[in-house]
Amino acid sequence: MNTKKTAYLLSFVLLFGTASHAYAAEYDRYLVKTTAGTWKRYFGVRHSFDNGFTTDLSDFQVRFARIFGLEIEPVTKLYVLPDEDKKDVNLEKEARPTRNNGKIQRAVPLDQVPWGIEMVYDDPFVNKTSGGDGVNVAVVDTGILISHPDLKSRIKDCKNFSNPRVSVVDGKCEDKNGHGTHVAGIIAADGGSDGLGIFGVAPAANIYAYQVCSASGSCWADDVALAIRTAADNGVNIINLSLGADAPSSLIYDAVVYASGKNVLVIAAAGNDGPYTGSIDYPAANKEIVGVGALDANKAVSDWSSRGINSQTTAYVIDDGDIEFAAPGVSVESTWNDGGYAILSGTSMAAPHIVGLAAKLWQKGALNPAMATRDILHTLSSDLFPLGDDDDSGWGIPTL
Ligand SMILES: [Ca+2]
Ligand SMILES: [Ca+2]
Ligand SMILES: [Ca+2]
Ligand SMILES: [Ca+2]
Repeated sequence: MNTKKTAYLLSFVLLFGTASHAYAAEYDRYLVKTTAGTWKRYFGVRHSFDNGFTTDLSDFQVRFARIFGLEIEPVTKLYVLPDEDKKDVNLEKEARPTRNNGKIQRAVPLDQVPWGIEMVYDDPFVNKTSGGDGVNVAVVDTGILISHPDLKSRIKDCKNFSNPRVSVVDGKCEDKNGHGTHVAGIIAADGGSDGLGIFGVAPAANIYAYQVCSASGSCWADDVALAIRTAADNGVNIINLSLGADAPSSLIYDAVVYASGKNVLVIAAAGNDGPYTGSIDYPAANKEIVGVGALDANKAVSDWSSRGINSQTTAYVIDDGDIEFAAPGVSVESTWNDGGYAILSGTSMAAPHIVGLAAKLWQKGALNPAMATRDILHTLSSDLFPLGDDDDSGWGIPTL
């Protein structure tokens, strides 16, 4: 096709595309598999990747671009993974900061060292946690309340990858949902400078607050993929993904392979779609990623915790579709985006317990620290019923 004809057709796309918006402003996100500058200029670039770029397109624009032989694939939408049904009930127990003579009084948690932290420490009497010094952890989520008294000393970086107009906004990661703040607290809450707050598993770890999900908890795979790549480039050691979808995303998978190549350990929530075999979400189902199911305080795997296919793959070998661990995920108290605390359930809460442990046990000196740390987590696991590497909990629960 000659240049003149291309230019004519492209202006037609633009004109017609613009006119049609008034009738059907239905835009979805796509990966356009070309690196040609012409297409980038006409469609506008959200994020650039090696094999193309993402952008929001109408049905008409997609059909038209395909006439030019462009390969276009939809970008997967993922969701954060608390148990939505239980969220409102649990939020009633929330502790909020109060105002006293115009002065804001900090909220205090129901329990400074919640049951899940005690469980992974294998110590019911632990009154203060420790560890994670110098280990960098990215919470790729709804953002974080970086001024929370128990988190503010932990935050090392804050970026928004989900802004509709700009690829990445540095210094912005406001959490309008609460989920990301909750996840971050489980990993690294340090009790605050007054020591009255809550403690996470590894309270000396550094947190990178990478916002990729909206206030309602939906997250586009291209935003997630760029956050993973940016984390790997910025010296992050461990990435927490408390989000998932039923379908895989090539963008996220490629980003995880990229991060793994830089010795980054990626740990994800298994999903809340149990109790059926193989209900595990992506990206947890990928073997490169550690997939984590949810336990209650009696070490029973929750009904809604997604299951793997461990019984159909080689035992104690990580395969696609396997659950790797189970960790505390039912009625978990942690930091909230109003400066207080909330109790939430979900595999979203289980994954950060393993991330915190990985930060505490990080094998800095190893040739491949991510692989060595993953091995240690396997070694430290106690088997849970049923016997052996099973669909519900894989290796079981790793504890100190
Ligand atoms: Ca306690
Ligand atoms: Ca996996
Ligand atoms: Ca296996
Ligand atoms: Ca077992």
